[in-house]
Amino acid sequence: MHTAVIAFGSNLNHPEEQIKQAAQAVARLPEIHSFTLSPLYRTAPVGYLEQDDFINAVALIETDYTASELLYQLQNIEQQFGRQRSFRNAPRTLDLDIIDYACSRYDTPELQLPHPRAHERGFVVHPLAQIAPHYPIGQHGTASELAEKIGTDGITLL
Ligand code: PH2
Ligand code: MG
Ligand code: MG
Repeated sequence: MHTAVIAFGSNLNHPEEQIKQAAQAVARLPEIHSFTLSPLYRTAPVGYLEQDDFINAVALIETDYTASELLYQLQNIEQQFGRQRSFRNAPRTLDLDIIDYACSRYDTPELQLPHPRAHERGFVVHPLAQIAPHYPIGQHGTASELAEKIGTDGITLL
């Protein structure tokens, strides 16, 4: 059994509902045995700015999936939720990103772990700090250290 962190994001078609429904879909996957969802946050868009605010959350899980099996399952759920891939950082009904898997490093074209940008994203580290403050993001520090460093600009607890 392995611990992993998954980030949830949505800014299209009733984002709050998308995240709640997606959390249920992930929690119900057969090889996910424990699932803890953070509070939901409203966050200003990062990267491509001409789009609506996001709803973000993270989940801490225990799973018997390998990292690549987990990625496959999450991409399948993104598809079920009508995810369209247009351009990088485009608005989306649902984005499910693996942030960390068993504190392991992965470097394949499909999956880099820990997520290469997670440590600088308030919309990931703030929710994670609420449920697992001591969780490390690679060598960058723990969720609560990173949350404090980044600050709460553009990040509101729902
Ligand atoms: N996801 C991105 C790019 N920018 N900004 C916010 N606030 N929330 C996101 O989930 C997000 C983003 C790429 O996946
Ligand atoms: Mg993403
Ligand atoms: Mg993604």
